[in-house]
Amino acid sequence: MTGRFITLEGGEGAGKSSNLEWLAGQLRAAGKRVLLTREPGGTPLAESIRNVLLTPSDERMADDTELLLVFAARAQHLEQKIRPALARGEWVLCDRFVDATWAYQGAGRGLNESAIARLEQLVVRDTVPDMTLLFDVPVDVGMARAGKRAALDRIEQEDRAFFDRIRQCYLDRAKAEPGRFRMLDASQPLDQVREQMQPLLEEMLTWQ
Ligand code: Z5A
Repeated sequence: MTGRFITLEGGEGAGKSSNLEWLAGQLRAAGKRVLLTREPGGTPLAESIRNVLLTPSDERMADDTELLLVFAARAQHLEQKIRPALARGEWVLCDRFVDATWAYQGAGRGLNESAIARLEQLVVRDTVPDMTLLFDVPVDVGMARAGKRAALDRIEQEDRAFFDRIRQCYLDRAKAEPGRFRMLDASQPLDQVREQMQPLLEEMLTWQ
C-alpha cells in the first residue's frame, strides 16, 4: 500500500503553515490518514539539526555546511518518518522539502547546482512529491507578515535580494514542472487562498 506525498512551498510568510492544518482537516474528513510534518525537522534528530540551522550564532555558518545540514536532516526525516508513513498508506503533508533547498541554498546562496543535484539523488531518490503547492507572495507582503513575529532566525536575517532570488527560483521550478506544482496566489486573504485550494483538494481526492 502506498500513500501520497504532498509538499507546501513558498517564501517567508506565504501561509504554508496556516494552510497545512486546513488541508489536513479536509483530507481527514474525506477518510484519509494524514501525517503532518516539516523541514528542516520532523524527527527529534532532524529537529536538532533544524535548531543548528536556524539559531543565529557568532560563528558564520559556511554555505556548504548549511547545504549538508539541510540534507542530513532530510535523510533522517525520510528514513525515520516519511518513507515509513508512505509505506503504511498515509498521506504525508510536509511544510517545505527539497524545492526549498534549490530555492534557499541554490538560488539564495548561489551554491553549485550539480552538488545539490547529487545530494538530491543520494538522499531523496524516488521519494518525489505527488503534488507541490507553491504559495506565491510578493517578498514585501510575506516579509511584513513574518516580521510581525518576535525575533528573526538566522536565515530570515538575509537581505531583500536573497528573498527575491528565492521567489524567482520557486516560480521557475513551478513553470518547469507543471505536472507536479500547483500555484496559489497567497497574497489574497486566507479564505480566498483556501478557495483556490478547493479544486486542488478535489484533484487529490480523485487519486486512486
Ligand atoms: N530552509 C532552507 O534553507 N533549506 C531547506 O531545504 C529547507 C528549509 C527545507 C524554515 O523556517 C527555514 O529553513 C526557512 C527556509 C529554510 N527559512 N527561513 N527563514 P520556518 O519553517 O520557520 O520558516 P518558513 O517556512 O518560512 O515559515 P513562515 O515564515 O512562518 O512561513 P509560512 O509558514 O508560509 O507562513 P505562516 O506561518 O502560515 O504565516 C505567517 C503569518 O502570516 C501568520 O501570522 C499568518 O497568520 C499570516 N498569514 C498567512 N497567510 C495569510 C494570508 N493569506 N493573509 C493574511 N495573513 C496571512
